[in-house]
Amino acid sequence: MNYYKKEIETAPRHELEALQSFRLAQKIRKVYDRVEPYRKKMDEAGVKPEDIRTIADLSKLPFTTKQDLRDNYPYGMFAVPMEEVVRIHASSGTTGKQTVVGYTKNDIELWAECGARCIVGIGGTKQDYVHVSYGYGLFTGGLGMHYGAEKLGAVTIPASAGNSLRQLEMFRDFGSSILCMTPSYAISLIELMKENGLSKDDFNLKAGLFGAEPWTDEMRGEIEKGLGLKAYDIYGLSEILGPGVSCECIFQKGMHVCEDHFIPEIVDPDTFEPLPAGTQGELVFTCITKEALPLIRYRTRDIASLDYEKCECGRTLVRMKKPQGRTDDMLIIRGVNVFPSQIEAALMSFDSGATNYMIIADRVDNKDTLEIQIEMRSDMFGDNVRDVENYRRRARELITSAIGVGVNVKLIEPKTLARSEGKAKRVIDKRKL
Ligand code: DLL
Repeated sequence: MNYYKKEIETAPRHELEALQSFRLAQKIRKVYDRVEPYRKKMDEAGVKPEDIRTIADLSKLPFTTKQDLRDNYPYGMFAVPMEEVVRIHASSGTTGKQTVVGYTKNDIELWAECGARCIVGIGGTKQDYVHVSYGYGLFTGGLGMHYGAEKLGAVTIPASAGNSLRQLEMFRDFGSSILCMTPSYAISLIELMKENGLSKDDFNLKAGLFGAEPWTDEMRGEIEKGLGLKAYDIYGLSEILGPGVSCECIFQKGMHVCEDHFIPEIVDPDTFEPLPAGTQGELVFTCITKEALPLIRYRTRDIASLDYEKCECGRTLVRMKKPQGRTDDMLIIRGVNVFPSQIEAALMSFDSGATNYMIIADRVDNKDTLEIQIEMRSDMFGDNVRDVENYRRRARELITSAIGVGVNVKLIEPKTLARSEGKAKRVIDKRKL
């Protein structure tokens, strides 16, 4: 069995927990001294840094949410001066504002190490050709896996997403052996292979790290068969790190969390009380090594559970189950995080009367689709039938540019959408994830 940092990945639990406790206490002291919003939160909760000595004290600490990051946009939660920040990334927010995250040199180094661990955990070595087709840019996927692959010493291919035929050409010509991309992109590449008469035998692929969105075992089967590789799940979120917070090993029975950097907890999404191992609830992370943005008890909104049993691979690092859904209304469409409020804001920006609409997410041939149905009103159009088409096109363009993912807009007859008596139901997710 190969490990990247065996002494950590297979450490006896009590040693790992001692390390976590030590790092936690140190981090809380720093955060209290350096991050005003945390000082305020802890003072309000009546917790002092000296109250946090071991991981058993974790539950005394207040939570952090995306709202905190938004309230302190862009850099207000950073724990180091900007001179020490060497990189920022960003992810979409529930309103127009993005959530900005920052990294010091050491943060980039530890991120790269987490990425390298993931690649080694699925059987990768420095002999591999790691083809990174997650998007490069503010999204953490591309650069995150890129640095991980380089850290390992593998040949890193910074393909980024898009230009799909070229991707296939590169698989073949460059000898790509490990793929990093969203599972939905993998599915669309398989379709393109079929259309172009290519088969898995044209490539030399052996494994892939697929994540950034929920995917089913059925999709795993399709990807493995279509590309001729073993498909592994990788998890992460910008606020904590990006890809590499956790990742499957070759046994594919849950994702090992890099627990020497991030302490996971599962809490009840209603009462926020910690839940015992094995119980499903909201996943919460505390960063104990990061310097620029060490979030404390960050509520991910992902529903998962934790398994502390030692894995067949020999790793003692806890495994998290594939996220089973979210506690908020965020949808992930073809790897892009989409909040219904972004769609509403785009729609209202040109038609403030368009209050009866429905967002329908579906998965057709393993590909996500998003349709916005808008009820027509008489005041929307003049006599010209072309007005209807113009309206539709405008809505589609504005929404697509607001959320960064293509949508289909359908104008429907007045009064077809069900009227609700309470909170309007605006989203139907037909995907079975
Ligand atoms: O998606 C980071 C990432 C990039 C992970 C590449 C893996 C690979 P965000 O854009 O901030 O970051 O989105 C984070 O995506 O809270 C989950 O809801 C979802 N997510 C990420 N990985 C998985 C996965 C990146 N393997 C949000 N399965 C998270 C299910 C996932 N959902």
